[in-house]
Amino acid sequence: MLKEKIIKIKEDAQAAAENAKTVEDVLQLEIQFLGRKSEFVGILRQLKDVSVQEKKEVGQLANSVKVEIQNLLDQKKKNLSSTFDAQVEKIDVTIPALKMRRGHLHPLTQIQNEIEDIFTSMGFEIADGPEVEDEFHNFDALNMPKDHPARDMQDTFWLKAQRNTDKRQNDTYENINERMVLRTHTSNVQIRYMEKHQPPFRIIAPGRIYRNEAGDSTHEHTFHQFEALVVGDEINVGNFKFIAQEFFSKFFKKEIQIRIRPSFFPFTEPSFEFDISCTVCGGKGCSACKQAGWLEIGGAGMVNQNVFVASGYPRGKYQGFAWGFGLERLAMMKYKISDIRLFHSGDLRFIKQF
Ligand code: FA5
Repeated sequence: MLKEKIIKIKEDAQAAAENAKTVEDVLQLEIQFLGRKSEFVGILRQLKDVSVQEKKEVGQLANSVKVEIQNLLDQKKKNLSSTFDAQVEKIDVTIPALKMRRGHLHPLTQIQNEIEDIFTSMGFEIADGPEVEDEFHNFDALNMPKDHPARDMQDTFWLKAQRNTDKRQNDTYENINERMVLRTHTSNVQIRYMEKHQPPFRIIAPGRIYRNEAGDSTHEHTFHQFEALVVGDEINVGNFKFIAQEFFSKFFKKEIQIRIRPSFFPFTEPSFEFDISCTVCGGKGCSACKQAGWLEIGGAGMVNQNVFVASGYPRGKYQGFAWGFGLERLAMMKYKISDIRLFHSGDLRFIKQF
């Protein structure tokens, strides 16, 4: 009687194992057929009530059936888990990849990198200077005495902090208690570089600058400039024109002409404003250049000898040219952007276009 029940349990377990689809199904069968509350264990408990002979025979059968069912279920588990692994491993290379959302550099950084590449390819070095600057490097050394009206040309953010430093004044060093500013132009890098280096050299200095002025579509209080400084024994305006023409032609990827007009900066003598031929019409006149054929770019000039002296060079020994122009204004020309405030607006709809 017990023997038949055991055989029936074995057959049921075999059929159930056959139908199991997952490893979880097999684990359930283990509980069902061999677990503490299973019919099989119930039969083993009944052995104590049967004769010795039957106990021996049923006991042996029960043991072998238990091993058989356990082996069967173990094998089934193994098969199912290897099929499972194979399913996971299977990669369909024809399915299109998920589109990754990638960030990119800000348009101004892109423009700056592009400008740096062009200048380094022409043998220029890239120089840097502090944004929190002392009065000497931002103004005095650039030939702007304290009471000079030229300081009014650049609306300044003054800081409360002061710095006590030794500075060169009229060919000797003096101890000066200086006021600090947020630099109003990248021209401070001219002085910082010349204090530590001897000519000949050619550098560019891109950087952020600050002016205390109300913004409009072409003016920001925080923007970027791009200084160039080339100094040697015989640098002249012709060198300036050539370098400027080369740079703008490479930057706008078309032949660009340069025009210079007289102007005034305390740190250059002579000084000039420079224009480039219109990047849209090439000089014929269009709405982008207001029919002038020319676009205003920035200020430039031959380095004033007072600036060389303030930087530690002997008067009259060297000649050089310098220029400074707005990076945002250049980016606006290149990408036809009508409002400078978009650059720092944080508006992703604008940024994503680049
Ligand atoms: C200067 O800052 C001089 N340091 C440039 C220079 C360097 C002249 C070396 C000679 C030799 P200016 O204030 O004109 O000059 O500014 C230069 C350029 O900065 C301008 O032509 C313009 O492109 C840009 N710029 C000036 N003000 C603003 C502003 N508020 N917002 C955006 N761009 C500006």
